[in-house]
Amino acid sequence: DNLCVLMVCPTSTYIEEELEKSFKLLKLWHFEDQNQLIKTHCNSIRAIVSSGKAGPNAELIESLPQLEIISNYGVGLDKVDLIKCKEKGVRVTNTPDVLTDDVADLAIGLILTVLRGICESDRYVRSGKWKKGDYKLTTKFTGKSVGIIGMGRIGTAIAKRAEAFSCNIRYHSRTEKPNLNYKYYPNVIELASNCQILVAACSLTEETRHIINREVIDALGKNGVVINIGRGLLVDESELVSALVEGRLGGAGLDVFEHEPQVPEELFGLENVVLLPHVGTGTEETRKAMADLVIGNLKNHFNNKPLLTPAV
Ligand code: 8YV
Repeated sequence: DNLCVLMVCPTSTYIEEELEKSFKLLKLWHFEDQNQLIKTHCNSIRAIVSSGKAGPNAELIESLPQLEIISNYGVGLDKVDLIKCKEKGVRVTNTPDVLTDDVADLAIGLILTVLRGICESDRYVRSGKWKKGDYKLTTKFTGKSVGIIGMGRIGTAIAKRAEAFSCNIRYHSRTEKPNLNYKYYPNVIELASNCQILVAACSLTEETRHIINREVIDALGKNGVVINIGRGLLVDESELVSALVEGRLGGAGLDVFEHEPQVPEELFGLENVVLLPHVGTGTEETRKAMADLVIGNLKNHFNNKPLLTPAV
């Protein structure tokens, strides 16, 4: 039996155990000489499992003539070369919908944590400072204007939650959505000028890379807050860091970074910044649902059944 699946980065032990029941599973990161591994198995690898951490580039896809499907553990496919997949007729699946609530919940959590200084307050209590002094006041969330970049599944879920906080919602996306009661801004700088909290909730593409740049940050201004639950590269990170260090931006709540797990150390000393290790989808419930889609898509493909969540 030569049905071989290549996992390009760690995903979950549950996925590994389940796949090992039906396939020969190669864990790329376990091998010192990865090129040799690919060479040895290039004619038997028929599927790849990838994630937001790592995915196959054009070269890898090109070097696997028997590759039929890429099953991605996550909704974002920026690490997978989709153009090459299309060219080669390789099918691609991801895990949308099941993770939407968690990512939107975390976006709201980050907003509240930054505005209300929750992490800072926690540090204040733990360090014993409460016994010595007064706590400084924070910023109200209810009623603020929230700008959302990307009004897809996740952006819509964030908007819905922010509505419950009586927020004024505005958004930017490639095109205006019909039947939506939020004000649309074709220009991101204008959106930033007209909101206090700017949330990056779009997928990472060539068009959205650094969509939050210096001009956008300056338009948001020194009372503005950037929230990023999408991808690190949506924000020009060095511009974000200088704006925060120089006090040109009010704060930031970040779940993703340009060079994960590397986080700019200039941010470590800033109290108005909340830093999370890419955990938007990181609940037991959601990761199980995502894993079942990764496994189910592969099984259906090899059993000639319809894919559960085809991406393209
Ligand atoms: C990761 C994500 O895939 O859904 C996405 O796009 O970024 C995450 O769910 C997950 O952390 C696994 O690495």
